[in-house]
Amino acid sequence: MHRLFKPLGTRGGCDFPESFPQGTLAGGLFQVAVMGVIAHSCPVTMPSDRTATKDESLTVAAVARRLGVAPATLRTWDRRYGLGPSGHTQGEHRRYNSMDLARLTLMRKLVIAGMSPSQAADQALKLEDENISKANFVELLPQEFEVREELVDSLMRAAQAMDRTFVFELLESEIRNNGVIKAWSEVIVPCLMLIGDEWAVTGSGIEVEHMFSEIIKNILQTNLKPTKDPRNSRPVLLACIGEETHSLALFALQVALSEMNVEAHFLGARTPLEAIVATVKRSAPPAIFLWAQLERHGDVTLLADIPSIRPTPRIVLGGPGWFRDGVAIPSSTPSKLKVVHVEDLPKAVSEIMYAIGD
Ligand code: B12
Repeated sequence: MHRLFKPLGTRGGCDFPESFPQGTLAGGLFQVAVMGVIAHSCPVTMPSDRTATKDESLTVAAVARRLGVAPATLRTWDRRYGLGPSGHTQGEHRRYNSMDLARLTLMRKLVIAGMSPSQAADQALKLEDENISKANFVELLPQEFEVREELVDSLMRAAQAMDRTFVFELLESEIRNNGVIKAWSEVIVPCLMLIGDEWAVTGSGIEVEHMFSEIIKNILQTNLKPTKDPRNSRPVLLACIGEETHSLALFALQVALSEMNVEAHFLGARTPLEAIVATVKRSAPPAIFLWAQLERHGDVTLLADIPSIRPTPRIVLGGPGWFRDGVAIPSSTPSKLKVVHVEDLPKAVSEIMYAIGD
């Protein structure tokens, strides 16, 4: 069966292959344009649970557990690249000290990011400072990593390896440097589509989907800017219609709007129609954004139940669930609400800005 992800060595044990294929995404699924760079100015911290205390002395098994690699991989890295234990001997076995662990942590992250093991080992061996939290490993990444496609590729590898921390760090750095709209459209959406396709084709990887979704939700929520003197006097309403549980796009929209100082009532996943109706009556939102991912939730006839109020709110529909063959989205509802359908995050933002009169 055609796999959409590149294999990442043995899953679970994470026994990395000697060289990772560099460059394009498998199957040429995405032609993510060569645009934007990961700005290299912000330090990315290493996870504290992966660093050793100063006087720590670890067995090969303990280091393997901490890094999520097989002990055999550590032995190979020792033999081939000299990244072995330099600590004192206990019985017959030498132990890894904190500096060894710091180097190996860097080695692993660079390999996951797509660097060849020998290049990664060169960089890891140069690591002098025992304080691993100061190591800006993103700076050490190869030039090609500046291409968006490479970032998507790296995120996929990290996600497949269930390296939560690395996925988190890459996405955080991306959002910090390029903002939510660019990060969402150019990096996160391609990743989500790859993850979804992997599940559709192989029926596996649901744990990756869940982990990735939780990280995105978490990062987006952290990036939510508190609105001070918002542009809109009445908050816009954002909701996933009915039983719709796919809510990530709604989170992205909420953050994008907060960056524009637009206040929103965020009702989130699975918002029943009654809750939408009640919010419309209570706060008269200038725009109502409704997300439907799955077709079974994007039922345009529901819109007729949204009460007619003054001033008339603009209904903005987003998500593939609203499209289906042969069904046209009406431009107004029986209650005369104006309806528009938007295809991407920037358009959703601009329709909402228009509705609030900006
Ligand atoms: C993350 C995810 C989940 C998470 C959701 C977590 C969360 N809190 O949101 C979890 C794991 C819970 C989940 C569950 C399920 N999922 Co799911 N999921 C996804 C995944 C990977 C991303 C969803 C997403 O956020 N999409 C948003 C963007 C990335 O995708 P898009 O809408 O297609 O984007 C297009 C446009 O909408 C637009 N766009 C992009 N961003 C934005 C933003 C705005 C504001 C606008 C207006 C437009 C826009 O640009 C894109 C290109 O045209 C998709 C894969 C996919 N391709 O979407 C599957 C996917 C939607 N899931 C699918 C399925 C089948 C399910 C499950 C039924 C089974 C399963 N996989 O476990 C359950 C259903 C749960 C339920 N009770 O309803 C299918 C749906 C197939 C279908 N059409 O019916 C998909 C497509 C996977 C697949 N390839 O088969 N899922």
